[in-house]
Amino acid sequence: MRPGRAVPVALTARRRRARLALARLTLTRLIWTCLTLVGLAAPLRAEGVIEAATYAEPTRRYDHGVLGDDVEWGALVLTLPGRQITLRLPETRVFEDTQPRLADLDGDGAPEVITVESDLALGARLSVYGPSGLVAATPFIGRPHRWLAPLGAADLGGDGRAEIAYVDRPHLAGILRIWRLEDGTLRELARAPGHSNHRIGWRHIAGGIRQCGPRPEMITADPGWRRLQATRLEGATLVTTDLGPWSAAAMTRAMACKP
Ligand SMILES: [Ca+2]
Ligand SMILES: [Ca+2]
Repeated sequence: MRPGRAVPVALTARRRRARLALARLTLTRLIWTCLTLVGLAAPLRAEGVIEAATYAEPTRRYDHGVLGDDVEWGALVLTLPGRQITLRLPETRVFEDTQPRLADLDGDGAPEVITVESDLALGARLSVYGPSGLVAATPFIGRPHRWLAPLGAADLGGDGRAEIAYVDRPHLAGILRIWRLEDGTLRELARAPGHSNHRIGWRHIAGGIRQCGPRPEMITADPGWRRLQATRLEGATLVTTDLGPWSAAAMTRAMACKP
């Protein structure tokens, strides 16, 4: 072996150690940067997470009274950590609903708020709100005194994404409609006639979404309120099963997964 060859070997070993040290340093910095970013992101995210929602500012400006009286709501109040946000509708609209519903519709871990919003000239639409205001909405039904009644939101199709279900005009058309929030807009996935979940004057919406087995089911009555029924979303098809004669007690039992 020539004496000169020992020098490059030593240098190479030293370089390897230096590179290893540099790589360790870079990795350490990367980990600390990630931890810092996570640490910063967590409180920012928590500040924007809706914890509760309620309707406020009662108003008689819409003469419909489908929910038992002619008092509807002019505003939606969102509760977030340490603060409240009031989202006020224009004078031509009201929230015509029993209560706002919280559900994570875009899968980011934070809930959105599902509401029923009625225009004095165009009737109801289903609207989704967030801390910054309106996120998305279905079209208005198109005529005054036309309403819709939500069943709720759940992963109805079993694909990991949430869907919203409501009955379009539960006293007239009786159409069960399924929508999903996609890229900031509501897209309709399925619809089927033959359903109701509200009778004129009732202060509550009947039935809803139950989970008794692997997949959620929607519990409604038939439009004549004689039969109780369970509906599943299979792909883009709504499959309805008759559960027997309708009664308020039978509907409550069905929602509680009791025979
Ligand atoms: Ca969300
Ligand atoms: Ca789904």
